[in-house]
Amino acid sequence: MEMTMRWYGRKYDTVTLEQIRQVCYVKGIITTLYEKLPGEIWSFKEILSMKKEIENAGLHLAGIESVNVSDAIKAGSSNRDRDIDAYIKTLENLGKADIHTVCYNFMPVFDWTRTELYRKREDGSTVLAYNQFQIDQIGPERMFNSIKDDMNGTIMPGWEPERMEKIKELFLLYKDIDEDQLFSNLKYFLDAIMPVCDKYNINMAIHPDDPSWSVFGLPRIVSDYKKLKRIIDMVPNKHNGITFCTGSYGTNLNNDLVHTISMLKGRIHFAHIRNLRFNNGMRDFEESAHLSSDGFFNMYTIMKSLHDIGFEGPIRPDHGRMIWDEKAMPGYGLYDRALGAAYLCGLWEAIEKKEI
Ligand SMILES: [Mn+2]
Repeated sequence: MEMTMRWYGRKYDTVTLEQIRQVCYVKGIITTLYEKLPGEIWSFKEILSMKKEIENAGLHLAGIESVNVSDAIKAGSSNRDRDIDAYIKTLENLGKADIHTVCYNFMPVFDWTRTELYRKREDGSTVLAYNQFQIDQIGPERMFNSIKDDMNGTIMPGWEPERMEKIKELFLLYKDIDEDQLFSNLKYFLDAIMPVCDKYNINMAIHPDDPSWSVFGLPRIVSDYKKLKRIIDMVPNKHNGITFCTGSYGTNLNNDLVHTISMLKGRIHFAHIRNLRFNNGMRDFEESAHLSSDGFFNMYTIMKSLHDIGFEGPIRPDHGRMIWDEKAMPGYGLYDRALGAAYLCGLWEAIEKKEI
């Protein structure tokens, strides 16, 4: 595995590549061209300059998160082929630049949902949190406004203002789309992009829905093992794979993380590792420290099962708490993600050395 950290680019991120380099445990960067809208082509030149910047800082561009899939593709609208063509051109340019891991999601309207970006914990740190009761009380527009006011001057991925201005239109677009239709739209997209993925050895890694149940009545198809298996089986190509995100997939306590990892051997191309603490039942959770004892997940068994399936892709510590008065995009401060990376590397080293 390669330990990585997500980075949004010099213009948007409060954390610098030079700081990430000094984390030492982290050798790879997961990034994106943040300003690109879904459906836009990423030029080879733009990709190369992004890559050079990372390499000049002594780091390795380990993968893209994300090349966003347009709503036309997700909803299967009449103009989806145009967006799929643009996606294929982007993949081609990424392949030519020797980039082989691409994360994406297929969630209608919202990339992820939280009700709080700064829930204060007993020790004074703050974390992102979700409470279903609150979601049930507010509509999507009110949720968007409260998240927007809470972003600390940053722009959260998936919550870009231009996109959210169209929220009513987006809900209309998905009005008649059920899970089966969404699966079939995903298959259509994957069938179209697999040839370019084969040509350039690009691993597509779909991100689980976050949280792993339907929010605001929207369909969800990347939320439990049966659905993951359906995705894997409907396009039987190793380049059609999964981003195994413990903090998203694990929101549903019925999902067995370790079992799922072992069943998806060869098809997990990227891993996001974080821990969750559940309060008052499963539909109120917060993003805890990575340490097993601070949350619900057994990080040792998760890392061990990734190790045992021969996982060689990038891992990132995913979100962290906000600690030591850091001001950063919620979930994406340097300090706690660095602690998370160190902890996960420690587990991995112990697992590897035990095998010898
Ligand atoms: Mn994730």
